[in-house]
This record gives sequence, structure tokens and C-alpha cells, in this order.
Amino acid sequence: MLVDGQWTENWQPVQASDKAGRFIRQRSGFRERIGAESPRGFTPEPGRYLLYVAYICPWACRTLIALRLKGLETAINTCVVDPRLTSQGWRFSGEIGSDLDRVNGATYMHQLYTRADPHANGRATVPVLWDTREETIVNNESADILRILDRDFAGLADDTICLRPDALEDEIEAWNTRLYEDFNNGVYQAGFASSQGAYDEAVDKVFATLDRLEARLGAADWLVGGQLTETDIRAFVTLVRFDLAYHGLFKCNRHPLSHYPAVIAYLKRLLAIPAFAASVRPDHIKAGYYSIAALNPSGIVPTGPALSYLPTA
Ligand SMILES: N[C@@H](CCC(=O)N[C@@H](CS)C(=O)NCC(=O)O)C(=O)O
Repeated sequence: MLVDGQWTENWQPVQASDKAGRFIRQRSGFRERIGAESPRGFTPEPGRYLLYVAYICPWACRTLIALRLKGLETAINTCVVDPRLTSQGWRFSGEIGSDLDRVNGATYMHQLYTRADPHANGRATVPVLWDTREETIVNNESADILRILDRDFAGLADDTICLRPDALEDEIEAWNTRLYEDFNNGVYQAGFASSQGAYDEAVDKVFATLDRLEARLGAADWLVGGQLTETDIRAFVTLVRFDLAYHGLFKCNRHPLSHYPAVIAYLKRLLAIPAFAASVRPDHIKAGYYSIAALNPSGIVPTGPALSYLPTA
């Protein structure tokens, strides 16, 4: 991680836990928006911004899905890191379908953080929305980036799609909060727990969420209202990684997803939408999660599971 702009130690998946052994995720540090009133002059312009992502990462993939749903993939370029975590975190290798950083010439993601802030502290996470004009990070919080893509590129984006309609805002927020705590981050809390109690608590939350999703999706096509919203994107990114990584590596193995027929039908429905399907790289997901040496010291990547709901696993 970075301490006052210096990379200080070998990358570890967990750098903070509470007294009960619960994994604590770092808060994001760059939180600007884009728009005419941006105090830093971040205005919406085609070709100005670059989105750094990892196909292994659920937080990054939610921004990738929004980018494509909003038709912004020609206005905002993307740069994909190698999914295999190194001792210096994310790397641009050009291998296994990842990119070299041709815009900034960085080898590691942390170099972009120190370019944006020479005294940067903490983890060098993806996603990152980069401004090529000011050579800085606009935002590194996927929840914000989802909203930036949904709202801040009016005129460039397809605004017939709104991922967060005002009328559904309260319901979306209520679902998002529980999904984040119990499911999106819950699987990580199971995988990175350092006590049996913390693991048990996390796994209970994960499977309670799957029960809740099954109940909702047995009666409705979407999680909120009668349309696709950002809540569906948030659920999707964890669901599509569930059998590939969380069931095995993170020990969320009470049931596979096939135990939940309405959830599987929903996942197939979402995978039929090109923006969702294009965000899924099973090879990157497995290579990335199974490269976490603290959880998988041998580095061996499993050949399965064969999943009928994915085109290739
Ligand atoms: N709050 C951030 C979290 C992003 C995050 O934790 N990304 C992980 C990948 S899934 C990461 O980059 N980890 C690198 C590290 O922890 O050093 C967001 O949602 O954008």
C-alpha cells in the first residue's frame, strides 16, 4: 500500500480488520463529479477521460456495465489491468487479454495514484476515472462513477436509459445498502475473515441475501420497480462471480447458485444484455481471485466449475 506516496510493503488482501476479525474495506479518496459546475473544471468531453478497470473486480465491472448501457464506450476509453495481483498490486502487462497503459505509461496502478497525489496513502484500487487533460484522478469510487456515467455526460450518453430514476431513489438506496453490506462486501468478509465468528456471520448474511433475492425474483423481473436500475448491476456483479470464485475460494459454499432457480433465470436474463455479457471474463475472474496467495498459496487455478449459464467458464 502507499504511505505518503511511497509503495511500502508487499501487497496483502487484508490491511485492516476489526477486533472480531472482520475485514474492513478502505474508503475511496477521490470523489469529484463531472459537470459544468465542477470546481476542478472536469467538464464532459469525448476522449478526455479514461476508465481503468479490472475484469476480476466487481466494483470496476459495475462501472463497465454502466459505461456500455449508457453508450459511452466510444467517448470514454478503458484500460484493463492484468487480473493477477502482484507484490505491487495491479499491473499493466498486456498479457492474457489485459492492456498496457498506453496513455500514462504506468506499469502499476499505484503510479497513477502518486501522479494524481504525490502524497497518496492507502490501497491503489480500481476502478479509477482518470482525466487525461489535468492528469489526475477524478474519482475512484465505483458508486460515484456509476452516477457520473448515468448523469454527468448528458448529450454524450444515451439518456433514454436512466439507472437511478428519481422516483425510485429511496427504494434503490435501501436495496443498495443491504446488498453492499450483506452480499457485495459480504462475500469478501467471508473470504477474508480472520476468525470463525466473523466468517459465520458473513456467510449467514450472504445466504440470507440469496434467499431474499430468490423471493423477490420469483415475483418480479427486476429488483426495484419494473425496470433495470443500478441495483440490478450491483447484484449482477456478485452473482456472476459467485460460483466461479466465492463458492470455492471465499468458502461461501452452503449452496451453489443452482439452488436458486429464480436467481439463475435473472442472471441469464441479464447475461442476454450485451453490456452485461461483455463485462464477464471468467478467465480473468478465476486467474485474479486464485492469485491471492494469502488464500491460495499454490496459485493453482481450478479448471471448473462448468456453468451452463455462462458461455465459457
Ligand atoms: N470502494 C471502491 C472499492 C474498490 C476495490 O476495493 N477494488 C479492489 C478490486 S475488487 C482493488 O482494487 N483492490 C486492490 C487493493 O486492495 O490493493 C469502489 O467501489 O470503487
